[in-house]
Amino acid sequence: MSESPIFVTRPELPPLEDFLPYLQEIWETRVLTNNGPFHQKLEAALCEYLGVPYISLFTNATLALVTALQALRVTGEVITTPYSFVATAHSLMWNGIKPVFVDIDPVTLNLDPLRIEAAITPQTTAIMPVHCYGTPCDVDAIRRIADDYDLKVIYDAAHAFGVQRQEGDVMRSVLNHGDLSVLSFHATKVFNTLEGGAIISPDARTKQRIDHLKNFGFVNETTVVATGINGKMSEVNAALGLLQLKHVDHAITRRSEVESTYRQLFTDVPGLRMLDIPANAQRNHSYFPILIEPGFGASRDDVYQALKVRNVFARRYFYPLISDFPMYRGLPSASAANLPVSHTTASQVLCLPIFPSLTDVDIEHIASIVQSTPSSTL
Ligand code: T4K
Repeated sequence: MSESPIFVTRPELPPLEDFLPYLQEIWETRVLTNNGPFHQKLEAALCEYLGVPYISLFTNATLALVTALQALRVTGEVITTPYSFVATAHSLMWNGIKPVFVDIDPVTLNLDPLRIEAAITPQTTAIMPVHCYGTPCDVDAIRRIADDYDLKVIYDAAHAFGVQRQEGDVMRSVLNHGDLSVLSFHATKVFNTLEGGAIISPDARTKQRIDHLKNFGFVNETTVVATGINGKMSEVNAALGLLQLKHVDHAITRRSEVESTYRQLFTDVPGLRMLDIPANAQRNHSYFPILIEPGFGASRDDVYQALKVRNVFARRYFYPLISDFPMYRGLPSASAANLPVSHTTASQVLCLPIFPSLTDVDIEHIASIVQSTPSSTL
């Protein structure tokens, strides 16, 4: 049994000695940022690895979301999910846009396409769904609605690095859907550059606008074409990304093994629900959420506490709902009556530790604490 704390994740890093030559090059050239050689190489390498046409690197996904909305000139109201990290809705507020929360699908925990149309008003200009935990949204249904109502679609794809869907005979990146998709390369993500993020664009023109926006709006030394921001990724982060890319397949494979072990241990545990494995998708196993339902014999918070006192720090992603935070709860769409599935899910979910270096002994230890919680709380 591991005595040291186990957190929900433990960031992957390459061997330090492998990174030193990259740092040495940066120290020699003194190119530290502003679209330097490592930045350009990482953009090219990610396009190839992910199977996407254009990518713009950012300092983090939050600034990338804020910029994506600017790039498409989104205004008014945007339909989004309350079941996400706060950055999703915060990016709207930073653009003076009103979030309109729509409930989630109970199976995928993603924005429920069947509920989107009822939330559309004359002010609606876009939809911002999240591929929650890396499970692909119903991209076809969302596209049909967006086309019917002439809405933009910006996917918060912070969890969806490397996620693919079967389309016809081929596997295609889920990041190719929507007008734009935004990735996070935060320390806690499947692929990290310490901090980082990116926007996937469908064409060179859109990428160019995004690249101007992330560099204060500069086109050249003397021309500023937009009220841009500073969202540029540094050379150190980009160089690390290049190195991380060499290890990411191995990391995803090991995550998949961790998930399989959990799933075996939790087979047929009454009241403990695991998410359905989506058909025809290649996942990245970024999170391992379980839902503690009424038949379990203890509450989600009982399990959370039982783990915590044994030094295992599972996380309640995503509780509280975004719509319950003070800056959102006054919105009509934030009412509990409008979001029943989100509320139930937020009260039942627990994301268990999942990361490549988690050992089978650790997984068995965690699973046994979870399973013994009902008897220990009697
Ligand atoms: N959209 C969605 C759907 C997102 O989930 C996120 C971020 C964003 C947008 C915005 O992306 P960024 O702007 O961050 O690129 C974490 C992350 O900070 C956040 O990036 C992530 N989602 C969210 C789901 O989780 P916290 O507050 O839970 O992080 P923290 O610091 O408590 O870390 C969790 C555990 O990870 C720690 O207990 C220990 C471990 N850890 C963490 C860090 C940062 C480490 O071992 N080393 C580390 O450096 O938000």
